[in-house]
Order: sequence, then C-alpha cells, then structure tokens
Amino acid sequence: MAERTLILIKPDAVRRRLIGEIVSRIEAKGLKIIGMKMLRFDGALADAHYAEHVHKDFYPALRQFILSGPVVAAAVEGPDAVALMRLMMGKTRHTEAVPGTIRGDFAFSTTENLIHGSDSLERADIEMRLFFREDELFA
Ligand code: DAT
Ligand code: MG
Repeated sequence: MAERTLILIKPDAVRRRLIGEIVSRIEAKGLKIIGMKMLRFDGALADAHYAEHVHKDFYPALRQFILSGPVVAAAVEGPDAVALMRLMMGKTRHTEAVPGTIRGDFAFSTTENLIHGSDSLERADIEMRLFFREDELFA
C-alpha cells in the first residue's frame, strides 16, 4: 500500500554534509520525495514533534540538539514507506544500528543519530502536517 512518511535529516547530518547521501539512499530504494524544505526548529515545534518524549530524561539533550541548526524535512511516498524508511534508518542507538543502515554507517551517538522517520502511519500523518501544507506536497 502506498504510504507517506515524514523524514528529517537532522542538524548533525546537515553539518556533516550528509544531505545528499541520505537523499540518494531514499531515491535508490525507489521511494519518492514529494516535498522537501530546509528549516530550523523552534521550541514549540520540538515539543509537538517529540510529544511522546517531552517528559523523558533524555529530552533536554534531544531538544537542545534538534534546535542546534537547520534540518531538512522530506515527505517520502511509496509502498510500505514507513517500514522501509525505519529499516534504512537503522536502530535508534548507535551501538545497535547495523552497518548498511544510515545510522549504522554514519552515527556515533544516540542523541545525534542523523535521521528521523515516523514510526507508524498514524504518527506519519500527524508529523506530515507539522512540516508541510497540502499544497507543498507534489504527489
Ligand atoms: P527514533 O528516532 O529511532 O524513532 P525514538 O523515537 O525512541 O527513536 O527517540 C527519538 C530520539 O530521541 C532518538 O532519535 C534519539 C533520542 N533518544 C531516544 N532514546 C534515547 C536514549 N535512551 N538516550 C538518548 N537519546 C535518546
Ligand atoms: Mg521515534
């Protein structure tokens, strides 16, 4: 089933010149980028995007990191896009992300782990609306 998922190329990946590498992998997999923008988070967007994490002990570090520089937001569409992007991202912790995945190949920190991808269709729908208006998507 064709799905849409929200991807963020996080501030560390932008700083490390990995935008192209990550976009290449998404396109090489056959997924389609239907929206893309560079932006900087503000506190309100961080708290909305990471609503499930705001009360956790690691949230202050995560919030500081996501505010630390621009990100690239991408709307990605294709069959099973949510699961495929999670697979390509690799596990959250840098010590568990397998080589061949984006985090497995490039991440050396759990906080600074290069990429965000929605973890369910429900979250994808919510997160997509945080970053894109319908007229910014080109299906
Ligand atoms: P994911 O980004 O793989 O969906 P998540 O939603 O559980 O992971 O957490 C969001 C981000 O928060 C994650 O990319 C990095 C950070 N994070 C998660 N668990 C953490 C932990 N135990 N220590 C430090 N940072 C953590
Ligand atoms: Mg998550």
